[in-house]
Amino acid sequence: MTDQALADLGRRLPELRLLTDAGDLEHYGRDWTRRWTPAPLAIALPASVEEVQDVVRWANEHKVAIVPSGGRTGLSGGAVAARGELVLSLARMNRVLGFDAVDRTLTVQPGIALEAVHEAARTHGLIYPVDFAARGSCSLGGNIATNAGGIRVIRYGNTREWIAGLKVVTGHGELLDLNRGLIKNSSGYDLRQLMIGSEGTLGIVVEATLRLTEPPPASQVMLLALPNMDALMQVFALFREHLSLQAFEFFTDIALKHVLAHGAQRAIDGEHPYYVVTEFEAPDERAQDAAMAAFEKGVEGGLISDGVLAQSDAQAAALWRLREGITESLAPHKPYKNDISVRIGAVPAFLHDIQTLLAREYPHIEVVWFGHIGDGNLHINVLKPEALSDADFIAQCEHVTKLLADTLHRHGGSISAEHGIGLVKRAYLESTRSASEIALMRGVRQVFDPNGILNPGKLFI
Ligand code: 2HG
Ligand code: ZN
Repeated sequence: MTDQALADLGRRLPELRLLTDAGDLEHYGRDWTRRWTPAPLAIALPASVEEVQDVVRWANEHKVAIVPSGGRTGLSGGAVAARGELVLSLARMNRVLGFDAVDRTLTVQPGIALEAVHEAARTHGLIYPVDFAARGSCSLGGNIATNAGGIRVIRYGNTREWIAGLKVVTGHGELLDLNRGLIKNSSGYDLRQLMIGSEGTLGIVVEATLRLTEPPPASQVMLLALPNMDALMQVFALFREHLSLQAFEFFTDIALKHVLAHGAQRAIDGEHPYYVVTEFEAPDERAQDAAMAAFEKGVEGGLISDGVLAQSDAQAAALWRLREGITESLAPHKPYKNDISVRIGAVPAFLHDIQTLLAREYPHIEVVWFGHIGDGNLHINVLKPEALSDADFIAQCEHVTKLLADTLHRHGGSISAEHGIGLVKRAYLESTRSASEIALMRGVRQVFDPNGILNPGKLFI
């Protein structure tokens, strides 16, 4: 049956690149979650919008599920193909299509890497400000599918803020041209925004028009050591009051231990439980003095134990590496990941509640905390002890995630801040979205993809 379907696809689209080798199925069938065994039917690598539409029409006729696929750096299983799906990889559609100097927009294909977008923007003297550690390998289509956040959200917001237009192929195979770069458009539902963060369940992004902006003024990077958890948000308030923050990220001593073991350079001596990497605009002496004054105030108030101000670009990069290298340094420990958020104002009380919860539930397991605390977004990575089987470890983490979800519910937070729901978090969607919301989401999905061929099983059970 599926062989026939595949043969039909080959006949209908003789130019379409189709891969079926075991190595390719394995490579394209998984993302960074590594929890599921890849088992796609085949990999299709279209080179044009029309090919994408034809593949979707074929999938409808043969009732074959499609997993849209970008850089597969996702951490929620959104791009996993483990049930005989056709992986539709946008890797070949990776070009810059145009730049508009008046509108300050860059139009790109979805398979382009985030870093390539940064470079293209720079050649025009502008920036695309969404940024995070996977920049070299993630794709813009994937960023849009998850409404990716990252390290500059505090200053620039999420991906959602930077999408001026989208071309999308729906589950019917129709091509939609959404918003067309308009700044003002009050003509009904904004379907573009509906697509952003829909994790490939409503449509396949085939082109995106991105807003660019001016580069920020010169900045400085500082690493701070903090004596306790309460100091975190107090230092944030202090720095935000006096400085124009580009980033405010935190990690714990356990995170530091792993990133140092992975080759990063220690920048502050001694033992400290919490660290912050912050970047702020410092174009002139006045701003630099303000930074030093804020730092000193923090030290005098007992909120800051030590600090380093980067003296060169290389040192700034080394400080950033302490934060950005964490995910990679934890990967060998098969981490179970929570990516959660609450309002900034709710962070202190929430941190206290989950500190108690995690200490109680994981007494003998290493738990690594880090993330975008200035946005209320916390990454919790629970490391698998070698003695525990994968299945027992995941079962234990899922039990704790239910408790965590209850805590999030009480604090009005979200079970996924920026990685998406995918397969990993779909059992907890209802903890932070109401039954009415989920029913409406299912209804929307039905309209865009009536045969349920676009990324089924992701987002909803
Ligand atoms: C980050 O902030 C990424 O570095 C990855 O969102 C977080 O590995 C993680 O849990
Ligand atoms: Zn993050």
